[in-house]
Formats: sequence, C-alpha cells, structure tokens
Amino acid sequence: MSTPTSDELDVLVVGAGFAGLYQLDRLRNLGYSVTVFEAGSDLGGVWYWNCYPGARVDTWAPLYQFSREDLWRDFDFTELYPGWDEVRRYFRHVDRKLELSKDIRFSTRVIGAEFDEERRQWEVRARDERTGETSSVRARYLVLCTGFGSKPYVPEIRGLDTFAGECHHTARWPQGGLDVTGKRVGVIGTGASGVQVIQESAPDAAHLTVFQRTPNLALPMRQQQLDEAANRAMKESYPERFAMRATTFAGFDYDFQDKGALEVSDEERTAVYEKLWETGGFVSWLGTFNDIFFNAEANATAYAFWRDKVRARITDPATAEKLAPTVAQHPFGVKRPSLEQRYYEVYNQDNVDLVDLQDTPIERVTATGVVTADGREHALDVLVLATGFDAVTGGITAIDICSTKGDSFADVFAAGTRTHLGTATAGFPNLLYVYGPQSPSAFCNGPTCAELQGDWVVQCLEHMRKNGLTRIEATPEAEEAWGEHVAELTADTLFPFAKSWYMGDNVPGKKRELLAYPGGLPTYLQKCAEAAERGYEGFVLG
Ligand code: N01
Repeated sequence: MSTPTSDELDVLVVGAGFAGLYQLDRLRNLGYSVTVFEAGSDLGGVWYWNCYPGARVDTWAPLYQFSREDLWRDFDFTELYPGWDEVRRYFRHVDRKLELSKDIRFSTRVIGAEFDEERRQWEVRARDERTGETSSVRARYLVLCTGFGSKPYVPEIRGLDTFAGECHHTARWPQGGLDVTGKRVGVIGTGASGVQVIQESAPDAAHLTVFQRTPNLALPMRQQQLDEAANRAMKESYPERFAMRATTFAGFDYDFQDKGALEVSDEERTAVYEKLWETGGFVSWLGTFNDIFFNAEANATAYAFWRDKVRARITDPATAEKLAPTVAQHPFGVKRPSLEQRYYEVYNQDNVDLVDLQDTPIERVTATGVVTADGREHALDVLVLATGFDAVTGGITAIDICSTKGDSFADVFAAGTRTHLGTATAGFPNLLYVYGPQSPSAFCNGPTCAELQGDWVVQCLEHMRKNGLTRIEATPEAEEAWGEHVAELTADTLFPFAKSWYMGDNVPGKKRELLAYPGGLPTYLQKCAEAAERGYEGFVLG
C-alpha cells in the first residue's frame, strides 16, 4: 500500500553517485529543497554495488574525484587507480565534509512517477528496499542520476537458476564479500568487470574457468602506490588538470594527438604507441592518434601494435590466438578496453582454463557447473556473471515514469532513444537526466560529466526560478534534430563495426544505435551552452 508523505520538494534527485551528489550539494546551496533517493544502503552509486573481487577504477585518481579544492586538499589516495573500497572511503570523506547523507533517503528505490499538470509537479513513488513499503513524494523537478550501469544484464542461459553453488552478477556482489580461496570459480564475460574478477581470483581459486565470447582488448594499467609526497606532488597539478577536462574529448587531462596514425612514418608511429603503452591507462585509447575511431586503416595499426604486445606475454600459442587474434574481430577501441595488471599472465597458470564460446557456446547450467556445446561439464563452486548492463538507458527505463501522453520511457525508447541534448525527452516535462543517452556519458569520465553536465542542469533550474517559470519540456522537433546530429556523427566513426553495449548490442531486442554522444565533450558543452543562451532552444518554457 502506498503511504503518501507531505513532502513537496523543489527537486527530487534519483541516485547517490557522483552526479546525484553533485546535484544535491549545488542545488541545496542555492536554496532549493532537495532530496536524493538511493536504492543502495550507502552512497557511491556504482561503487556501492560493484564490490566484486578486483573492482577498481580505470581512471587515474586525480581525475576520479570532485574538482573542489576543499574536498581534494585533505584527501590522499593510496593508489593511482583506486580499488572500490578506497572509492567508498572517498565518498565517506565527501559526505563528512558536505553533510550529504542527511538529505539522502537510502534503501529507497524510485519505482514510478506521474506528472501532475495542474500543480506542475511530479508525484514520485518509491519502495523501501528493507520493508517493501511504498511511499510517494511530490517534486517540481525530477533529476535522474541513475548512471549508465545501474541495471545489471543477466543473459538467459538454460538452467541458470538450478546452479547449487554461489552465483552472483558482479554488480550484485554480496556486500560482505565472498572468499574464492580454494574454490572452483567460473567467470562468464570478459568485459571490464570480468577482466578484474579473473585477474583477482586466479591466484586464490583452486581452479578458474573463463568463458570468453569476445576477447577484451585490455591495456596495461601501470598501477602505482602513492605515498604522502606523491599525493602532494599530484595536487600541485590538480587545478590545471581539472581546468583541462572541458577541453578534451573524454573529459580527461589529456587528449588525442594532433595527427593521424597514417600521417607519420612507421618509426614515429611505433614510437608513439610505445610511449603511450609505457604511460599506461587509457592514454593508448584516448590519447592516441586522432583518426583511430574514424579510419579503419589507421585503426588497424593500433590493433596490430596491441596484439603483438599482448601475445608476447602468453605462453601457449593457441591461447594467445584466442585472447589476441591475428585478425582483429572488431576495430581497436570501439568496444571499451579494460585496464589490466596481470590479466594475460593469468592464462599461463596451470589452474586456469579459457573456454572460447565462439567454438563451444554455453549449452546449459546445471547444479554443479556449466555445460558447453562439446558436451563438457565445467564443474564449479562459484559462478560469476560478469555479463554487463542494460547500459545507459536501463537505469531510466527501469522506472515506470509516465509521460504526459501516458507512455513510459521504456515505451518511448523502444524504437530508439529520443532526447534533446542528451538531457531531456518530450512528454516528460520538468525531468532532466545527467550522464544519460545521447550525452557524452559512456565516452566521458564520470566525475567530469557529473560536474559539467550537472552545471548545465543547475543553470537551467536557476533560469526557471529567476524568470518565474515552472514548466520546461523538450520539443519533439528538437529531439529529432539531436537524434539526426548524433546519427550523422556516428556514421563517420568505426563504432558501428563492433557489437558492444555502446551500440546497445548486448541486450536482446534493444535498438542498435550509439548510446553516447560521439562528438566529444567540448562540442557537446558548446551545443548545450548555445541552447541555453538562445533561451533554452528546443524546449518549451512556461
Ligand atoms: O560489462 P560488458 P562489464 N554469454 O558489457 C559477455 C564499466 N566498468 O560489467 O563481448 C557469454 O562490458 C560479453 O561478451 P561480448 C565500463 O565502462 C568500469 O564488464 O558481448 N558471454 C562481455 O564479455 C565497462 O565497459 C569498470 O561477446 C556473455 C561481458 O559479458 C562497463 O562498465 C569496471 C553473454 C560483458 O561485458 C561494462 O562492463 C567495470 C552471454 N550470453 C565496469 N552476455 C572500471 O572502471 C554477455 N556476455 C574499473
């Protein structure tokens, strides 16, 4: 039964990750009444849910935090690429400094919303995850900060529910942890989550079976331990690095080279690839030659370099061919590369088997393991589903939000996402989202987007308030134009040449389209700023 509350908020924010916390702090300081509803029992967004063995940030620490000096000045990271527990420590630090928790309702999952046209308010329904009770709250604005990976995807595999051992999706890992020491572990999936679990579990598991469908083009992380002096030195560059974020394609503190891979000699190209490889992290991906996402021939040089580096680390030639095939299965970097520390060496261990699902697909799961098409049963105590997410749109479509025409986001997005500026959809007035579809989201560093796209949302609400306006809605025409713009940009890239969650390929029935804005963060921010300067062009305000 629904228990109405007397709450009437200016803004209800959904999700207590980077984006939601930023909204809460900024809007509260401007005098808005704001509450965050968060399904998890603590803050951190994906870092609350993803506590599987080895879960670790793939962005280097200086850029994986809020840019406010009062927050970074007295927080030190112990590793350049922090683990999930350190990210949680960071969120607790932010919470202590900004006193955010007092305005967050934890264990509260938003399940639906209707717009009350007369009062120009959303009536939002939520469920208490501990008791199952539902309640409702009214808010003038609904800001969805549900992230790109909040709805786990579990493939339909025959017999999965009959497995008698421990079976967990990486994003629903037991909060108390799960010791895999001495156990027979199977991991389905070799995306970013799979690579990390595999790497972490291999030394402890009695036996590890990796079920790989597509090889991950993983890049060396080059982890570093950071002492106080290292933190102090890094902090000197923070202001400059934060300022640079808005000027780079993916919101980092580096960008693509100013030339293409085919514009340089073979020697220079190799020297550049070597240098990036030694630097580690995403620079081999997002700091490489500027034609890598656009020109197949240029891309092939990146793939060949990656392949040869990786193969040199794998002892068995047949295994090397499966992990780093001679002929690329898709262009380099158009499926998200993971960062690895000892991933490829894992396959040289005697206790590790690689099952290539392209040769022998999974036929069924039994009480005791996984049976592949060759009739072999892989006996397991623990089955890890590192099978990803209904990415980017899943967090939004999972909530039964009713448009003014009576359909839900799931209905509206069924034939493809429809957004204006990647931040609003016609039929859903007074509803904005951060890090959503057709915004830089998956192609942008999370905290960067939380702040820069988040600033646009705050500025928009301020515009409404200062002008005595109470209703804003994107027009279908503006959506059409934004969708065409995204499609035109996409057509020039190599992204459609891989099956990936970027393209919506990983969830059966999902429309195939690029879910993130491929024009780079600076262009995106400019377009958002221009729309605002023109009186929120593409929106109807009233
Ligand atoms: O999910 P994924 P993820 N049978 O979708 C396989 C972020 N992230 O959780 O490639 C067998 O990438 C699937 O195979 P294929 C990051 O942005 C960040 O790993 O589709 N296999 C794939 O190998 C990342 O990109 C961090 O052929 C099946 C895997 O499962 C995003 O989240 C850490 C299958 C899914 O990979 C998602 O990463 C973790 C089936 N039926 C995640 N269905 C850090 O920053 C799917 N697969 C550290």
